[in-house]
Amino acid sequence: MDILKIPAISEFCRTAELIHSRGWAERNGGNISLLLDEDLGSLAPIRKLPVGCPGGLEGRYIAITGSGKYLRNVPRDPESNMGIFRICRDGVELLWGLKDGSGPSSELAAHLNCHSVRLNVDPAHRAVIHTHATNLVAMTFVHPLNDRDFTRTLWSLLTECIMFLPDGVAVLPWMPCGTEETGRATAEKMKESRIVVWAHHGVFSSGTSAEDALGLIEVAEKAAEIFLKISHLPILSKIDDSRLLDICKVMNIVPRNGYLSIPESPE
Ligand code: 2HA
Ligand code: ZN
Repeated sequence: MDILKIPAISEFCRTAELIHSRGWAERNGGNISLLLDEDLGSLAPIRKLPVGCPGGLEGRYIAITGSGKYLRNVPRDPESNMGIFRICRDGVELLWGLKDGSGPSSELAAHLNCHSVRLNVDPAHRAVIHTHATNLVAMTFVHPLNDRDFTRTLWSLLTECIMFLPDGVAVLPWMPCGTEETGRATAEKMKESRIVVWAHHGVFSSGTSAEDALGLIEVAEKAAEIFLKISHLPILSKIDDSRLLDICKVMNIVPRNGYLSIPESPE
């Protein structure tokens, strides 16, 4: 089987290039993973890594960036910079890639836990992306770090933000990266929200394709950029809750329960 011809590989390479071109992947920052639709049962395992397998993933195949690899190098040499693994109950088996003997991304636990949780919510889920989106990270230094306030600020700064992020943007306080605990905390937030900001670090996003997951980051990042441009200026006009409710009505969107103030109906 010619692995390079699998559509997910070009999706993976294009996404790595895009994230790098946005400036969100300094050095080896950021990582991507995609669940594959292909049956790769004919490939023999090259090596195995013991890790916990969250529910619903056993027997699935996953493409993920390698540990320490630079996203910018993925498109010109996928076989060195990413790997395809079979997910087993007690670990992941490398089937292709990571030619130099390196392991999967240090954020493997977060990727596996997020895939498991999102598949439960949406059977069409396939992609998890982690990037160091600059303005979202900057915002976490100057904005309260709770899901509702963070979301409300983003929604209020870009008309279409609520359309694409109706479940809101979740936020985790600063935690050490690359740990099981952070991975599980991220996935816990992903039960309700497809996108989770890691304070002072970056963002995790999920979707049915890499483009879908990246699109969510682009929307939140644009709103965060506007926040940083205007939050110190006198505000003369707003997208207030009643305008946000109008958008939801027109677009047939249900915003996250309790996030907007619903005006009291007249007696
Ligand atoms: O892959 O971004 O969080 C490097 C990182 C770790
Ligand atoms: Zn990171």
